[in-house]
Amino acid sequence: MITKPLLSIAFFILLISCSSVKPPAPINPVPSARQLMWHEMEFYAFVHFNMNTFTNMEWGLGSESPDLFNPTELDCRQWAKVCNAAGMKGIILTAKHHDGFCLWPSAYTEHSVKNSPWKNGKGDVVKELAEACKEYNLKLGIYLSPWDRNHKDYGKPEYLEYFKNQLRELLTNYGDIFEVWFDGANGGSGWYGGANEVRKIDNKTYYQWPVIHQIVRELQPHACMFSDAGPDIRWVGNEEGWARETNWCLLNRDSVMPGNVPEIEWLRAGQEYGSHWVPAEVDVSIRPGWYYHPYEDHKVKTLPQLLDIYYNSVGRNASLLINFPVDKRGKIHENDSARILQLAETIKADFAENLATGKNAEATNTRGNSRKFSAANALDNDRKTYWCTNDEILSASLTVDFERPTVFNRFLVQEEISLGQRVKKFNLEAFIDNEWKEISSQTTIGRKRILRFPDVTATKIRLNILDSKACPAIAEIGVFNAPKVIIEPEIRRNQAGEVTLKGFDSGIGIYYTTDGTAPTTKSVKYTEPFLLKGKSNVKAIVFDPVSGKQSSVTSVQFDVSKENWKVKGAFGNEERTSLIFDGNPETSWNIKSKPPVDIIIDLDETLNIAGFTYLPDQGRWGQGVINNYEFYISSDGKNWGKPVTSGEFANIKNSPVLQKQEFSPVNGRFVKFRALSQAEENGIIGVAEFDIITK
Ligand code: FUL
Repeated sequence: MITKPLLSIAFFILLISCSSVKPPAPINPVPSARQLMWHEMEFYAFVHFNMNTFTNMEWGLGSESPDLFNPTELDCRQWAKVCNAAGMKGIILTAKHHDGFCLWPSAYTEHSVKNSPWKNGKGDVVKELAEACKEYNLKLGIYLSPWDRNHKDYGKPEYLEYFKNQLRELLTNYGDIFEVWFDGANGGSGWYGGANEVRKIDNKTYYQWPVIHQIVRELQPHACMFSDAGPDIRWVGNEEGWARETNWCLLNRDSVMPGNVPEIEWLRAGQEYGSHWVPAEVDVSIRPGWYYHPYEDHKVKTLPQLLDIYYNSVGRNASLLINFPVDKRGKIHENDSARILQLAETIKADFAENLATGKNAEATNTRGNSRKFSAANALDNDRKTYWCTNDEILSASLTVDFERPTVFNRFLVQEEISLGQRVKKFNLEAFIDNEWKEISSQTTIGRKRILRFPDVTATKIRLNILDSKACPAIAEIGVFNAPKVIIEPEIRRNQAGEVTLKGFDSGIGIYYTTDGTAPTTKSVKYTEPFLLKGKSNVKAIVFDPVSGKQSSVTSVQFDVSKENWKVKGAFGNEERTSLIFDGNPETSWNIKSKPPVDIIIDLDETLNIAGFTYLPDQGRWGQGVINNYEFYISSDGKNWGKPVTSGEFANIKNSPVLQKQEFSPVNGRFVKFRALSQAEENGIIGVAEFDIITK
């Protein structure tokens, strides 16, 4: 029998043994306290809203009149409400972009809200946002462009004084700032107080970065500074929304300058032996542009795109900064808010239940055999405790026993980063049918690593740390069974008549019909691309057998096959011109030419033509959108007669969506689509997709 005194002695011995086992020494460089706080932000918002919103530009010139700045319903509380509902933890505002216009009534320039009609010059957007952030429990960040195309002294030492004064205003008058964003862009040319010239600066020396950094440290000691080169947070080297799978928080900071990055990979992947802790922030806009353009209302990133962005940033040891181009009213557009909430809901569902929590975990090595560093610490949902090995053990395994077959498709792992980033190589195995099978083989972990893979059913999983700079310290692991993303599938047909259906997730079924009837799970199941010539209506759904959920129907009406279509005409470079009927809206053909430009197509057979469709270039810059057109039909490709239809694609500049024109049917084998004018004065005529409608 164990007596009470014996129990107390055992407990005492355990206590001593626990406290005598020392935590591992940190491996330098390690994050600062302010960086650790920043790491917890994880997902937050950018707002690009400024003069460009009113001039429909991405980079203003600096000569814009403050009169143009006049939001009709500016509502920072709406921004904050959306961001809070989306699970974001802060908002960074473009207080001043490259065009120099200030969203706060700076005492150092006339080029600000104080000379705008908005609130009769009495408004202050930074102040309104600071208050809204407080109300919605968000932190505030500031974007202050070093490049200023408005200021007359830009390029001279005087401008630097101006820049510092502005920084001081922003860091003094608006409460706590969590991040200060210094952009590296410097295009050279600008208005510069009317000089209208190119001003080159030496970005190594001009801004006197150490002095600027000192101002931020003094006025906002908890704020992290972002730039291409930190000092606290680094740019990830692209604006597309991803970090490399191998991603170190380390950087040889002194070899990189804002606007001067010798090797872009250093930003995308960090540097294994970098001298400083400078983690990556992934900045990406929810639309193609950073600023609001009405013609991008239908180009808000899709849920699948945003999910990829989330997993390729937060899931790859980076933070995620998603931009909202606030519109001319001064609100986050309805399309953008609906989409971000859809993302937030999906993320929430993906991580709803950690299947590893509370399960039995065993490690091949535990530091000093102490409970203080046991495997269970990685499964307790407490990031302050961690599993760790003895100093000399650089590879070790942690096994979680689910006790019964368990289905999962996500694995999450976090290092105790206050001890430095350690793990260099790891893999994940699952115990399936009495055998260990590798699910994924990876390199770095860092603050958070999330792996996505098709459903696995297993009774156990094993995390193998295969190589580490020092004994691994794993704060948390998570195993999740994310629901399938059930959104309507994409249907495409290429020029050869091959139809491809695409759903987002693996493990779901796609069912389709080609006769116009409604698809059900009893319809044909899609397994691979199939040939479908001639006119037909393809309808498809996505179905998840596990949840029983079904998507809405995608329906695409295909007209005649285009297999033998040929583009004729002066510019007839077949390889590129055929992009206009390749069935892929992401590719386009364009030409720099004065209108009229004729696109003549030989349809290879005489058809009864009753209309046509035109999809303009869907890329970021909308190359060559056609405004006015004429459409001709001919039986021999020589005699065209009068156009069968002509006119204007109304509002196409603001909304470059699919255009459809119908008319009384006419027989012919050749069609001529004549571009009479462009929506944009850029001298380009372009087409993403062209099709005809036959009777
Ligand atoms: C870039 C800028 O030039 C863009 O306009 C935008 O502000 C983006 C976030 O950073 O470098």
